[in-house]
Amino acid sequence: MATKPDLSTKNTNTWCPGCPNNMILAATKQAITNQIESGENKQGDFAMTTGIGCHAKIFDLLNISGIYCLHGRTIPTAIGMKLGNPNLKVLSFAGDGDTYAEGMAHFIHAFRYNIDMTLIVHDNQSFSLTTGQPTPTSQQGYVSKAKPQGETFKPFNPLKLALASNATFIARTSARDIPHMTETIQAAINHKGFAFVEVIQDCLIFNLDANAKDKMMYKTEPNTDKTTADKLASEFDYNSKEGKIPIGIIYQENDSPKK
Ligand SMILES: Cc1ncc(C[n+]2csc(CCOP(=O)(O)OP(=O)(O)O)c2C)c(N)n1
Ligand code: SF4
Repeated sequence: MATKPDLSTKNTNTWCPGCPNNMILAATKQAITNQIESGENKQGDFAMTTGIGCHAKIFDLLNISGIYCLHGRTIPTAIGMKLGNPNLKVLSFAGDGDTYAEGMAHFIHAFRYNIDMTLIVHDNQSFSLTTGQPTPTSQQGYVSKAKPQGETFKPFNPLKLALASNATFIARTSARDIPHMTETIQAAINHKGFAFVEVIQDCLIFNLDANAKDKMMYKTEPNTDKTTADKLASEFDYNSKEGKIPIGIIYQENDSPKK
Protein backbone atom coordinates (compact mmCIF):
# COMPACT_ATOMS: atom_id res chain seq x y z
CA MET A 1 0.00 0.00 0.00
CA ALA A 2 1.25 3.49 -0.85
CA THR A 3 2.48 5.63 2.06
CA LYS A 4 0.15 8.48 3.03
CA PRO A 5 1.74 11.61 1.51
CA ASP A 6 2.72 14.50 3.75
CA LEU A 7 2.11 17.52 1.54
CA SER A 8 1.74 20.21 4.22
CA THR A 9 4.47 22.45 5.60
CA LYS A 10 4.86 24.36 8.87
CA ASN A 11 5.27 27.71 7.07
CA THR A 12 2.95 30.62 7.83
CA ASN A 13 0.12 31.14 5.35
CA THR A 14 0.38 34.79 4.26
CA TRP A 15 -2.56 34.82 1.82
CA CYS A 16 -5.49 37.06 2.83
CA PRO A 17 -7.99 35.12 4.94
CA GLY A 18 -10.32 33.25 2.58
CA CYS A 19 -8.13 33.80 -0.50
CA PRO A 20 -9.12 31.25 -3.19
CA ASN A 21 -5.43 30.39 -3.62
CA ASN A 22 -6.12 28.17 -0.56
CA MET A 23 -8.60 26.19 -2.67
CA ILE A 24 -6.06 25.79 -5.50
CA LEU A 25 -3.58 24.51 -2.92
CA ALA A 26 -6.18 22.03 -1.54
CA ALA A 27 -7.01 20.71 -5.03
CA THR A 28 -3.34 20.34 -5.95
CA LYS A 29 -2.65 18.42 -2.75
CA GLN A 30 -5.63 16.15 -3.47
CA ALA A 31 -4.52 15.54 -7.09
CA ILE A 32 -1.00 14.61 -5.93
CA THR A 33 -2.44 12.43 -3.14
CA ASN A 34 -4.65 10.59 -5.66
CA GLN A 35 -1.63 9.96 -7.90
CA ILE A 36 0.35 8.58 -4.95
CA GLU A 37 -2.47 6.50 -3.48
CA SER A 38 -3.23 4.91 -6.86
CA GLY A 39 0.43 3.85 -7.05
CA GLU A 40 1.11 6.00 -10.15
CA ASN A 41 3.67 8.19 -8.42
CA LYS A 42 5.71 8.74 -5.27
CA GLN A 43 5.85 12.08 -3.45
CA GLY A 44 9.48 12.48 -4.58
CA ASP A 45 8.40 12.31 -8.24
CA PHE A 46 6.80 15.76 -7.97
CA ALA A 47 8.60 19.08 -8.24
CA MET A 48 7.32 22.62 -8.74
CA THR A 49 8.28 26.03 -10.01
CA THR A 50 6.42 29.25 -9.18
CA GLY A 51 6.45 32.79 -10.49
CA ILE A 52 6.37 35.82 -8.19
CA GLY A 53 2.95 36.97 -7.02
CA CYS A 54 0.25 35.92 -4.57
CA HIS A 55 -0.12 32.63 -6.48
CA ALA A 56 3.57 31.88 -5.91
CA LYS A 57 3.15 31.65 -2.14
CA ILE A 58 1.93 28.12 -2.81
CA PHE A 59 5.67 27.38 -2.73
CA ASP A 60 5.66 27.93 1.06
CA LEU A 61 2.72 25.62 1.68
CA LEU A 62 3.15 22.61 -0.62
CA ASN A 63 5.67 20.05 0.56
CA ILE A 64 7.39 19.13 -2.71
CA SER A 65 10.80 20.18 -4.02
CA GLY A 66 11.03 23.15 -6.31
CA ILE A 67 12.39 26.50 -7.40
CA TYR A 68 10.79 29.84 -6.50
CA CYS A 69 11.56 31.55 -9.82
CA LEU A 70 11.76 35.08 -11.17
CA HIS A 71 8.46 36.73 -12.15
CA GLY A 72 7.54 35.48 -15.65
CA ARG A 73 10.13 32.69 -15.66
CA THR A 74 8.25 29.80 -14.10
CA ILE A 75 7.88 27.95 -17.46
CA PRO A 76 11.50 27.99 -18.70
CA THR A 77 12.75 26.99 -15.25
CA ALA A 78 10.28 24.08 -15.20
CA ILE A 79 11.41 23.02 -18.67
CA GLY A 80 15.03 23.03 -17.47
CA MET A 81 14.03 20.93 -14.47
CA LYS A 82 12.25 18.40 -16.66
CA LEU A 83 15.17 18.21 -19.12
CA GLY A 84 17.54 17.67 -16.19
CA ASN A 85 15.42 14.87 -14.74
CA PRO A 86 12.84 13.52 -17.22
CA ASN A 87 11.36 11.25 -14.51
CA LEU A 88 9.95 14.23 -12.59
CA LYS A 89 6.31 15.30 -12.68
CA VAL A 90 6.83 19.06 -12.85
CA LEU A 91 4.05 21.44 -11.83
CA SER A 92 4.51 25.07 -12.74
CA PHE A 93 2.35 27.63 -10.88
CA ALA A 94 1.90 31.04 -12.47
CA GLY A 95 -0.19 34.19 -12.26
CA ASP A 96 -2.05 35.74 -15.19
CA GLY A 97 0.22 38.77 -14.91
CA ASP A 98 3.25 36.54 -14.56
CA THR A 99 2.59 34.34 -17.58
CA TYR A 100 0.41 36.38 -19.95
CA ALA A 101 2.54 39.56 -19.61
CA GLU A 102 6.25 39.27 -18.80
CA GLY A 103 6.31 35.50 -19.40
CA MET A 104 4.28 35.51 -22.63
CA ALA A 105 7.04 34.37 -24.99
CA HIS A 106 7.67 31.32 -22.80
CA PHE A 107 3.94 30.54 -22.74
CA ILE A 108 3.65 30.44 -26.55
CA HIS A 109 6.83 28.46 -27.17
CA ALA A 110 6.01 25.93 -24.43
CA PHE A 111 3.15 24.66 -26.61
CA ARG A 112 5.55 24.11 -29.52
CA TYR A 113 8.10 22.30 -27.34
CA ASN A 114 5.30 20.18 -25.81
CA ILE A 115 7.49 19.17 -22.86
CA ASP A 116 5.69 16.74 -20.54
CA MET A 117 4.77 19.04 -17.63
CA THR A 118 1.79 20.94 -16.18
CA LEU A 119 1.21 24.70 -16.10
CA ILE A 120 -1.41 25.97 -13.63
CA VAL A 121 -2.32 29.64 -14.14
CA HIS A 122 -4.13 31.30 -11.20
CA ASP A 123 -6.09 33.84 -13.28
CA ASN A 124 -7.53 36.54 -11.02
CA GLN A 125 -7.42 39.16 -13.82
CA SER A 126 -5.11 41.30 -11.70
CA PHE A 127 -1.46 41.79 -10.71
CA SER A 128 -2.54 41.33 -7.10
CA LEU A 129 0.70 41.13 -5.12
CA THR A 130 1.75 44.53 -6.49
CA THR A 131 -1.67 46.03 -5.55
CA GLY A 132 -3.94 45.36 -8.48
CA GLN A 133 -2.54 46.70 -11.74
CA PRO A 134 -4.45 45.41 -14.82
CA THR A 135 -3.11 42.31 -16.57
CA PRO A 136 -3.68 41.10 -20.15
CA THR A 137 -6.91 39.36 -19.03
CA SER A 138 -8.36 42.31 -17.06
CA GLN A 139 -11.60 43.71 -18.44
CA GLN A 140 -11.79 47.17 -20.05
CA GLY A 141 -12.87 49.83 -17.58
CA TYR A 142 -11.15 48.18 -14.59
CA VAL A 143 -10.19 51.10 -12.33
CA SER A 144 -6.94 50.67 -10.40
CA LYS A 145 -4.25 52.90 -8.90
CA ALA A 146 -2.18 52.27 -12.04
CA LYS A 147 -5.07 53.25 -14.34
CA PRO A 148 -7.45 55.51 -12.37
CA GLN A 149 -9.42 56.28 -15.52
CA GLY A 150 -9.94 52.59 -16.16
CA GLU A 151 -8.22 49.96 -18.31
CA THR A 152 -8.46 50.90 -21.97
CA PHE A 153 -6.84 47.84 -23.57
CA LYS A 154 -8.94 44.89 -24.64
CA PRO A 155 -8.12 41.62 -22.86
CA PHE A 156 -6.97 38.66 -24.91
CA ASN A 157 -8.13 35.10 -24.59
CA PRO A 158 -5.28 32.81 -23.42
CA LEU A 159 -7.12 29.63 -24.42
CA LYS A 160 -7.45 30.82 -28.01
CA LEU A 161 -3.78 31.76 -28.00
CA ALA A 162 -2.91 28.28 -26.70
CA LEU A 163 -4.97 26.67 -29.47
CA ALA A 164 -3.29 28.82 -32.11
CA SER A 165 0.07 27.73 -30.69
CA ASN A 166 -0.78 24.03 -31.20
CA ALA A 167 -1.39 23.17 -27.55
CA THR A 168 -1.97 19.48 -26.84
CA PHE A 169 -3.90 19.98 -23.57
CA ILE A 170 -5.99 22.99 -22.57
CA ALA A 171 -8.31 22.97 -19.57
CA ARG A 172 -10.19 25.55 -17.57
CA THR A 173 -11.47 25.11 -14.05
CA SER A 174 -12.78 27.21 -11.17
CA ALA A 175 -11.12 27.95 -7.82
CA ARG A 176 -14.61 27.74 -6.31
CA ASP A 177 -14.92 24.04 -7.22
CA ILE A 178 -12.29 21.90 -5.46
CA PRO A 179 -13.46 18.50 -6.88
CA HIS A 180 -13.46 19.86 -10.46
CA MET A 181 -10.05 21.46 -9.97
CA THR A 182 -8.67 18.21 -8.52
CA GLU A 183 -9.96 16.13 -11.42
CA THR A 184 -8.64 18.67 -13.96
CA ILE A 185 -5.18 18.97 -12.39
CA GLN A 186 -4.91 15.17 -12.21
CA ALA A 187 -5.84 14.84 -15.90
CA ALA A 188 -3.18 17.45 -16.70
CA ILE A 189 -0.56 15.57 -14.67
CA ASN A 190 -1.37 12.39 -16.62
CA HIS A 191 -1.32 14.07 -20.05
CA LYS A 192 1.80 13.17 -22.04
CA GLY A 193 2.90 16.62 -23.15
CA PHE A 194 2.54 20.25 -22.06
CA ALA A 195 -0.72 20.58 -20.13
CA PHE A 196 -2.15 24.06 -19.58
CA VAL A 197 -4.76 24.53 -16.84
CA GLU A 198 -6.33 27.94 -16.40
CA VAL A 199 -7.98 28.38 -13.00
CA ILE A 200 -10.54 31.18 -12.85
CA GLN A 201 -9.84 32.69 -9.44
CA ASP A 202 -11.33 35.56 -7.47
CA CYS A 203 -9.08 38.03 -5.67
CA LEU A 204 -10.80 39.35 -2.54
CA ILE A 205 -8.99 42.70 -2.63
CA PHE A 206 -8.40 43.80 -6.25
CA ASN A 207 -10.58 43.81 -9.39
CA LEU A 208 -13.69 42.79 -7.44
CA ASP A 209 -15.85 43.40 -10.53
CA ALA A 210 -14.26 40.34 -12.15
CA ASN A 211 -15.31 38.05 -9.27
CA ALA A 212 -18.19 35.61 -8.81
CA LYS A 213 -18.41 34.32 -12.35
CA ASP A 214 -19.49 30.84 -11.25
CA LYS A 215 -23.09 31.43 -12.34
CA MET A 216 -21.77 31.73 -15.92
CA MET A 217 -19.84 28.44 -15.71
CA TYR A 218 -20.96 25.07 -16.97
CA LYS A 219 -19.13 21.74 -17.14
CA THR A 220 -18.19 20.45 -20.54
CA GLU A 221 -17.16 16.90 -21.54
CA PRO A 222 -13.48 16.29 -22.43
CA ASN A 223 -13.03 17.31 -26.06
CA THR A 224 -10.53 16.15 -28.69
CA ASP A 225 -11.85 18.12 -31.68
CA LYS A 226 -10.09 21.39 -32.58
CA THR A 227 -13.09 23.12 -34.16
CA THR A 228 -15.20 22.40 -31.08
CA ALA A 229 -12.29 23.57 -28.89
CA ASP A 230 -12.18 26.87 -30.77
CA LYS A 231 -15.91 27.38 -30.19
CA LEU A 232 -15.59 26.49 -26.49
CA ALA A 233 -12.58 28.77 -26.02
CA SER A 234 -14.42 31.65 -27.73
CA GLU A 235 -17.46 31.42 -25.46
CA PHE A 236 -15.87 33.29 -22.58
CA ASP A 237 -15.16 36.89 -23.43
CA TYR A 238 -12.83 38.09 -20.67
CA ASN A 239 -14.32 41.55 -21.13
CA SER A 240 -17.83 40.54 -20.19
CA LYS A 241 -19.81 39.32 -17.19
CA GLU A 242 -22.47 37.83 -19.41
CA GLY A 243 -22.57 34.65 -21.44
CA LYS A 244 -21.18 31.21 -20.68
CA ILE A 245 -17.86 29.94 -19.40
CA PRO A 246 -17.18 26.29 -20.25
CA ILE A 247 -15.00 24.50 -17.69
CA GLY A 248 -13.33 21.13 -18.21
CA ILE A 249 -10.88 19.75 -20.77
CA ILE A 250 -11.41 22.16 -23.65
CA TYR A 251 -8.93 20.33 -25.89
CA GLN A 252 -6.72 17.26 -25.62
CA GLU A 253 -4.75 15.84 -28.51
CA ASN A 254 -4.90 12.09 -28.06
CA ASP A 255 -1.73 11.16 -29.88
CA SER A 256 0.45 13.72 -28.11
CA PRO A 257 4.04 12.43 -28.12
CA LYS A 258 5.65 11.63 -24.81
CA LYS A 259 8.67 13.92 -24.17
C1 LIG B 1 11.28 40.45 -13.16
C2 LIG B 1 10.20 41.06 -12.32
N1 LIG B 1 9.27 41.84 -12.91
C3 LIG B 1 8.27 42.39 -12.17
C4 LIG B 1 8.23 42.14 -10.82
C5 LIG B 1 7.13 42.80 -9.99
N2 LIG B 1 6.07 41.89 -9.64
C6 LIG B 1 6.17 41.04 -8.59
S1 LIG B 1 4.74 40.24 -8.26
C7 LIG B 1 3.98 41.04 -9.53
C8 LIG B 1 2.51 40.83 -9.77
C9 LIG B 1 2.10 39.40 -9.83
O1 LIG B 1 0.85 39.32 -10.47
P1 LIG B 1 0.33 37.94 -11.01
O2 LIG B 1 1.41 37.22 -11.70
O3 LIG B 1 -0.91 38.17 -11.77
O4 LIG B 1 0.07 37.14 -9.67
P2 LIG B 1 -0.95 37.42 -8.46
O5 LIG B 1 -0.21 38.28 -7.47
O6 LIG B 1 -2.17 38.08 -9.00
O7 LIG B 1 -1.21 36.04 -7.94
C10 LIG B 1 4.85 41.90 -10.21
C11 LIG B 1 4.50 42.74 -11.36
C12 LIG B 1 9.21 41.32 -10.26
N3 LIG B 1 9.19 40.99 -8.96
N4 LIG B 1 10.18 40.79 -11.02
S1 SF4 C 1 -4.48 40.07 -2.64
FE1 SF4 C 1 -6.02 38.72 -3.61
S2 SF4 C 1 -4.87 37.03 -4.53
FE2 SF4 C 1 -3.51 38.08 -3.07
S3 SF4 C 1 -3.72 36.92 -1.17
FE3 SF4 C 1 -5.19 38.62 -1.07
S4 SF4 C 1 -7.12 37.78 -1.89
FE4 SF4 C 1 -5.46 36.39 -2.48
